[in-house]
Amino acid sequence: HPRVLSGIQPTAGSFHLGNYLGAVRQWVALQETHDAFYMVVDLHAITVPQDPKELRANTRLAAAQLLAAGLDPDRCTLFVQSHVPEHAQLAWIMNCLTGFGEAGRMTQFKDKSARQGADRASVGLFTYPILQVADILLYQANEVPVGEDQRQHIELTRDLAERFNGRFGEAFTVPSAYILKETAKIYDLQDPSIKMSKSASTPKGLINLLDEPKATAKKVKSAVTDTDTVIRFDREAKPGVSNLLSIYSVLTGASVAELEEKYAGKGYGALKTDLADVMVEFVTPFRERTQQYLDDPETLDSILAKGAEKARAVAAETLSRTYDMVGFLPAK
Ligand code: AQP
Repeated sequence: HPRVLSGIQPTAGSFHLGNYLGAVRQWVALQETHDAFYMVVDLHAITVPQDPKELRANTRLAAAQLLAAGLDPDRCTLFVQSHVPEHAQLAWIMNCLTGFGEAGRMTQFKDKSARQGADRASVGLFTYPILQVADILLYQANEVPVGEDQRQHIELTRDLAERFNGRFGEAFTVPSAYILKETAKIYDLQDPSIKMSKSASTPKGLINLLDEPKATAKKVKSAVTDTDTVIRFDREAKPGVSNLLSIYSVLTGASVAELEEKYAGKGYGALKTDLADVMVEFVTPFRERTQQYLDDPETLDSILAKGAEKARAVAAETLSRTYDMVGFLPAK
């Protein structure tokens, strides 16, 4: 089976709709066809300040949500990044292969550091994409299911894999981004010119899956559309309506064309009311399942421990070969 690897940050507590539709939903599907490795990336989380207690709780919460979304520990390897020390170890080697200017071109760092104030951004935030390179290469992943915002980091991963392979010999599989067009980018409900995001969205524009279903319904109903009333998919001219149609389509399996036909001659109100119902139907059992996993932390931790053991077997093999190729003296 081809291999996939992906990760999600535990930072925000609840996953948002962009995380789910852009990434996690694909993870669930890919565990059926791929040898799948998925992780909660706590090392990435500390690139911005975290409260230790909250980080620990949010790490369990992220794992619970991944299981609630449909990851099955018998079909995939689910683990916590810090449980596999090889991530940080390979990242160091990758840091030393990356040009300073090359890292400086990463747009996500530019955006995030600008929001924090450039002086306050950590060096860890700067090298975040290089840790991501190590995450992916350790598992020899063929594909990396992510949202569009991660495309540049996957390109960097390909460049560094090829650079290492060229300099030291074939060590790494060169991976591809796995990005579905329909859900590549979910937009903010209040400002459909920006992506839905935990740090840039306003609370009304961000759908957190663990919020009260009623609050979620309200956010959908007050989503920004436009002044005309035609329900038609047109990303340029009608970004708000198009975003709602994409979300509706993937959550129900109805095509956008079917939805356009269904709502022909009806107003935005009808579309939003129905989508609010669809959302409530989706988040209500999701919240319940997440809570069930949280109520049994021992089971949760043992799933993660088994996952880490499986992940480490693969990661350790890659790292030891890499150390050897770089020229490190074996510790005998
Ligand atoms: N709006 C989005 N549309 C589609 N996919 C998205 N992803 C995030 N936002 C959208 C995808 O979710 C996965 C996990 O994201 P993450 O939590 O690891 O990191 P992130 O990209 O930092 O999430 P945010 O909310 O966008 O955080 P901030 O506001 O800090 O930038 C990734 O595959 C991502 O592509």
